[in-house]
Amino acid sequence: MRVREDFPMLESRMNGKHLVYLDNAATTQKPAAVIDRMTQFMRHEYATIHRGVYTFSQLSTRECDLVRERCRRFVNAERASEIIFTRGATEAINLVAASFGRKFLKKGDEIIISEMEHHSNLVPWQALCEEKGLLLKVAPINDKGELLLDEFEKLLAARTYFVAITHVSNALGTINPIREIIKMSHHAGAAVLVDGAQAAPHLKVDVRDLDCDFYCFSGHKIYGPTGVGVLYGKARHLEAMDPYQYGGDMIESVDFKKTTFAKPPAKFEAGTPAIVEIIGLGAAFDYLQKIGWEAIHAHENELLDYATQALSQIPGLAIIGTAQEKASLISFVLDGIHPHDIGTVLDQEGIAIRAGHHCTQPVMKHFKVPATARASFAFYNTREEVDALVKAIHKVLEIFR
Ligand code: C6P
Repeated sequence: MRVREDFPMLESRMNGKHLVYLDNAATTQKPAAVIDRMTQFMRHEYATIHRGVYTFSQLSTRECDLVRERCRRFVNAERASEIIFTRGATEAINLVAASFGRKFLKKGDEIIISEMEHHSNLVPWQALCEEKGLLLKVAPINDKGELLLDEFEKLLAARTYFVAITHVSNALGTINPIREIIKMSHHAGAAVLVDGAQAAPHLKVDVRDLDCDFYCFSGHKIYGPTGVGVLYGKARHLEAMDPYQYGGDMIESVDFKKTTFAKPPAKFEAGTPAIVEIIGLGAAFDYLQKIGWEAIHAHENELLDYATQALSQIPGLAIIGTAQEKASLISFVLDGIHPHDIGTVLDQEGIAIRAGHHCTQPVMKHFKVPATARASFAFYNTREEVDALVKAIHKVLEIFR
């Protein structure tokens, strides 16, 4: 794909070498279309939203509203008011735990998560369970890193009212059979939140087809800026939920005796939002639409196959996460070599990967490793970059063996 020139950062050098950026699951690089749109907006259009009667404020308000509508289309929600702008996936999950969880879950009720959750989709539920006397159940995975669907189904019980599950695992790459999970959960009477932080960059999300109750992702992982993310929620839930935070722009009327709240989405967006970042996110949606999901899938799947083949041939290398359905991400360990050492040598070769527990300590425990090295690919990565990764791993072996 001829997209590399769209990304100024990809021209960079790191430690004297051409940058090979393979940390896309942490955050993606930004196309000029996003950078330029934000700069243009700040230089020539910027003003606060919702509060001003003057022209620039009204124009900024309209631009942000248009992004909400673009986001509605991006996830195929029914209404733009089902789209809440948050700071990211983490805040979106905390919002649902605090607002939906606190209001509707009662002592003795159950929440199911999976063993492969990112801490952002584990700790908020654990804290809620401690606070309210709920039971947190964990659906197990097998040694390929696949969710055990039968075991998941067995966990669904009369008092299971909530399921919080990742669409794609950031540590393993596993794509969960999310439609089936949602169907089973609904059958048992549970509402479902899908953590789409690692899915939204790779898969076409269709919240109506999935029929999920909540879906969230972060702007910075889909080629947009940091500081903005999205929570989709079904209208009936958002209407029934209490606000997450209180302040300006989320009220209907305020009096010392009583305050009434605005309707969603404003009810959940207290304070001045990340205006510039929202504009940048809109440019990211446009950019992704221009590239097209078909082209993204074809390239990323091809790259994943190529990299899996190449890495599998390296002596002493074990891939952690070998699910049948995977997004373009490979976690691996090298016999006797700490992942941080791998990351450090690769850095000297100009290659950016992530080494660590990836905020998924239970996954590391399952596979009995302290950490993994993780190469994660975007549609702008190339076979040559995979070759550079393989060559650099051989260098690691030479140094540490
Ligand atoms: N994962 C990584 O894997 P925030 O930080 O709010 O943008 O996203 C949190 C988050 C939630 N769920 C999943 C599945 C994720 O992968 C992440 C972020 C990054 O490198 C950082 S740990």
